[in-house]
Amino acid sequence: MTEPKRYLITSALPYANGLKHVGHLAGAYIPADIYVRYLRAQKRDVVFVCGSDEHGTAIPIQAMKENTTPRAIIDKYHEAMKQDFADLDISFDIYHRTSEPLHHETAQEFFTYLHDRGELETKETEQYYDPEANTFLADRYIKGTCPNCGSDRAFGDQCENCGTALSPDELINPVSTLSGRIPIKKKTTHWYLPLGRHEEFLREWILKQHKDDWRATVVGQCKSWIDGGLQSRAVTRDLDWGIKVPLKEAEGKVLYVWFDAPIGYVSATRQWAIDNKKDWKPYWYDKDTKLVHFIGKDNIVFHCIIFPIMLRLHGNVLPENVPANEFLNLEGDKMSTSRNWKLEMRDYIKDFVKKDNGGGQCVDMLRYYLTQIAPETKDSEFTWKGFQDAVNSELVSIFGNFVNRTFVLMHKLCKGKVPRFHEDILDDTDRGLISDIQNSKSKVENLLEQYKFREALYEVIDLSRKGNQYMQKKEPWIVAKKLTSDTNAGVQESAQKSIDNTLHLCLQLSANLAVLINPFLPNTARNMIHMMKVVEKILDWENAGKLKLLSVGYSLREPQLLFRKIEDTEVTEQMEKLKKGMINPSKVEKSEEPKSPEQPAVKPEIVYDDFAKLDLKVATITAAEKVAKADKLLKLEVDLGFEKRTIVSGIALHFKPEDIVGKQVVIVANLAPRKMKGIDSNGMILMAEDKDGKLKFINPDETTSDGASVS
Ligand code: B3M
Ligand code: ZN
Repeated sequence: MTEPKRYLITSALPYANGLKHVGHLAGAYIPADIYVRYLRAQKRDVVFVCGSDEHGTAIPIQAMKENTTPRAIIDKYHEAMKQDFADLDISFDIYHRTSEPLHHETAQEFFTYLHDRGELETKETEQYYDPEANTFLADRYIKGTCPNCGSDRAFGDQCENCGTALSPDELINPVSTLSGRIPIKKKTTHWYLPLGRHEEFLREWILKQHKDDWRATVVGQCKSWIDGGLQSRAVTRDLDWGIKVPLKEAEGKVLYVWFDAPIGYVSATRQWAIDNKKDWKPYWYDKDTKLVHFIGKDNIVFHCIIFPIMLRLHGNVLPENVPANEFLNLEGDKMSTSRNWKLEMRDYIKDFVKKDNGGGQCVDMLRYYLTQIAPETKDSEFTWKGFQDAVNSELVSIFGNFVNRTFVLMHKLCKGKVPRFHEDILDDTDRGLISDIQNSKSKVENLLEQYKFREALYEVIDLSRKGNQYMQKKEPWIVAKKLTSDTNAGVQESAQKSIDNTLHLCLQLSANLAVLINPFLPNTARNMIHMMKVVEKILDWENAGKLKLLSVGYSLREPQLLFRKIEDTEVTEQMEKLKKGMINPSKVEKSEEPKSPEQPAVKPEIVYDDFAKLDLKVATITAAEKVAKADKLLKLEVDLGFEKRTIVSGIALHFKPEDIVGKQVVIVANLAPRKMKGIDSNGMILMAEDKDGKLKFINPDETTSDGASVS
């Protein structure tokens, strides 16, 4: 698009059903905040909106868990999330709520608009109904097995494990989450958005127009949705929590949460406009608006397919980009609320930010690490050791060290004032640094424009690294020795000139670093301008790449350390806390917890030929003994009728050798031999393992002949 007149930036509206963790922060909030701060520094017209998503079944479900009302839940978590975002300097222009009347009106108007123009269709269908709870079961009230990945943590609208969008009918073995009963089918009428009507538009708009500027992961997900056939999606639900469907004949029905939630971006903009005496309409109707949605990958289809269709029908602007992030894991495992394997924003705030000296160092340290590991193209991982390394060896040792050295030396060798710059003694090293400074603006800018925040941040740190190398080469502290050791006036003068130039350039570079780091680490930028005694205006983006940001002779403050180190003890404490808080997976209600993709409820389908390769045979255990220095292993002799074999089996913790001699078992007879603790093992005993990890042999219900085939 040509130069946009205004920007509307959105971050996904988090459900007001619980506190959010650093994975959410890294996915949809920090990148958006960086982008917005960059645009603001460019003096663009930009509005950054977000708010709490307070509808959907997630809310009443949480209310049941906490034994309170949905209203109490949204009030509690709305306030908490708003505070957490503020504590981490996410600079929304408005943090709205979808429970506000203005939002209800906006969403209802949207529905009516589409309905009146025949863009919705009604269908009477049979839907799941819980006769015990006396209610239709909307999306999240039904759980079952995912037809795509086999996880048993699939809900009626989406699989929590693989992210596939589902309809309740696709679930295998559906169960009501209200009563635990198998639901029955009952007739009901709903309004649908016929996505299929818009296939051509989607193909043109996403797969052609945006195939290169949208992230490959985003285009890929859209393509598979479109190619998979676009089904009509119900935009209403039988539920008593949500926005009433504005039609007489829709008594007792509410808008589907994914219909109303994205409209939350519109109502938030409207509220912002009211608060600031602005006109909201151009932001949503004028084609010169650049709309960008920052989200996590599980929200792609809603933001790239369904909401754009709604926007287009409603005459609104479409998103220019949807830079969705992948997921952030924690210490080798998926973050999980039910297992309590997570780092909530609030925990970090409590343990680090609140203990800060008020300079926002710890906020910036987290923002730094989460940007450095941002899951932009693939899932990534938060580790406490990684956090410590990023802070100690990059922020402290490179960026912080450069700025600190510059200020210390300037005070020591230049009387605390910006020294003069002597063109006549400029050398290649100086020229190299000057061109690095000048080039940095466009480098960082290009990356930010492409939503490559990780790389953009790397460039900024790299520039400070170059500053350190420059300083190391110039060694002003060595040159300074000549000032006292050599009495020759000429030598002294040229020494002072060299020192002046070095520190002049390092100070100009520091000022540049403040401008460039500002979108990422706003507190650091603020602390730097305090040290430079300059006004905030210096942080305007147009100042990046300039060499005369600080005037000669201007006196600067004493240095203060920009970052503190993360101690080993802090890492250990956090690791202990994480492990102590973890809820043992076996204690988690099974259906609540997604299985990792490696362990679905049922393994992927095989054909008969795969099975036929196994040679299963009945055999009798004739001898059993423990294996020395291997507390889990038993060495078994088994009789197959036609031959005797040795098999080493990892069952010593479950069975005493004397108890199992004489038992008939089933073995895999054609498994390639393996050496275990020096013993050749020829085959494998089949075992059944229950959910607590207890083992039982598989044997024929009556004794049969050894060597009998099992199939
Ligand atoms: N509340 C889902 C989520 O928090 C949903 C996002 C709405 S964005 C309009 O992941
Ligand atoms: Zn799945």
